[in-house]
Amino acid sequence: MLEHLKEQPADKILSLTTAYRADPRPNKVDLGVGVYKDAEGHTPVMRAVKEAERRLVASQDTKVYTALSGDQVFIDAMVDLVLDGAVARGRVAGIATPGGTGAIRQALELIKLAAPSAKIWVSNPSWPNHASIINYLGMTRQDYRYFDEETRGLDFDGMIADLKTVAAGDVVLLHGCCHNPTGANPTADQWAVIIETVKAAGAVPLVDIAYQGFGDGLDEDAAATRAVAAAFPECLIAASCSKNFGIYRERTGILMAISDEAARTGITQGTLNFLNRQNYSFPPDHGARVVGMILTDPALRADWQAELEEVRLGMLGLRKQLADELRRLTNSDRFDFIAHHRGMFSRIGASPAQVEAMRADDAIYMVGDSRMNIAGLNARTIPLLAAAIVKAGA
Ligand code: PLP
Ligand code: TYF
Repeated sequence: MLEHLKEQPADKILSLTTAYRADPRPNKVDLGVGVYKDAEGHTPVMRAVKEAERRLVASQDTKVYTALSGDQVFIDAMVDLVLDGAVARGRVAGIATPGGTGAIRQALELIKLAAPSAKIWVSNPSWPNHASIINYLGMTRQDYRYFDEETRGLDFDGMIADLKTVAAGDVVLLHGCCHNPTGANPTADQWAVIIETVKAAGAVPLVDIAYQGFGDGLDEDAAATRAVAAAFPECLIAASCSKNFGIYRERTGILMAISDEAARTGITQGTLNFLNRQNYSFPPDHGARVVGMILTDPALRADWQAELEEVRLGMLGLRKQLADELRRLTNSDRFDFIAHHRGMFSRIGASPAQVEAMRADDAIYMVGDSRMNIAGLNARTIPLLAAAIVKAGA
């Protein structure tokens, strides 16, 4: 049997980490995988997470199975965090999932059950796992334009022109905030047009929100997701807790499925529970319980929000410093887009050869499409990166 297996394509983001670790150069800079790092390059456990874990260890008196849908405290708290009452709670079904990836996988499985021939529209570019999972499930994918290579901002006209060709019953995958890999995001006014266009097409939105709190703030980053949820009769939302709670390896996420009327929520919820059972029975619990504890305890929640805000403002500061340094070196404003992008990433628009030159000559590791993780920078490395970008001719 196993002799029939072929080599599978490696994840280009994850394999970059392996190459970085093997590089002996002391001044190397890791701008690859999307993990938050402080100025020392360390990814700390957040204070509120540590405290919730301490309390959990002290108080948890059983490890018996949780519900198929996961911990209800977590689900209710996450529905609140993401949607904040944008739709009637009775229309929202939810399951805990292994990370945001698990939520996307379950969303696609749900679509496959309900509408197997629906086409899934994905931004070009997008997080590579989107296309990979859609293809793996044998579903049909189509790209919509998203990034303007010239301005390195959103190609809004291209995006809307493509979304106008979406067929009724198709699914449009949207990044709720902090677009990965580009860092370019629609304004609130542009979101209104996107919503109107997708709605006129009769399509169903699937929102992937993996960086709430990393862009403009917790509520600001959820505003588009809330507007989408409020505007459509049906909507799917895949949310990740990996980044904003810093619990990457705990595999914590949620899939919400919003039905057009509360009377349908029972069947929708039952189907989500069924999908959890088919794939792994019960979702991971530890991270979900920690998140539930933090969000429902006012003091823990306040401390979490304060630390998340420090992280967010730190990344914004790095963006500004890098844009300023590039402005100084080039005597132009053509890299100002870095300060306008939001989230962990910016695609700077360098060619694969230029990205490779920066790796070979300057030990700077960014993804081949010229996506860099802003959190991988600090005051010492910003001038090195800016000089390398200019030297590479990007
Ligand atoms: N969606 C996007 C756009 C992402 O960048 C990520 C990666 O962090 C995820 C979803 C899912 O992440 P995880 O499965 O680690 O929660
Ligand atoms: O885009 C990133 O870097 C993060 C982390 O298979 C990640 O989303 C990367 C690849 C992957 C899972 C997570």
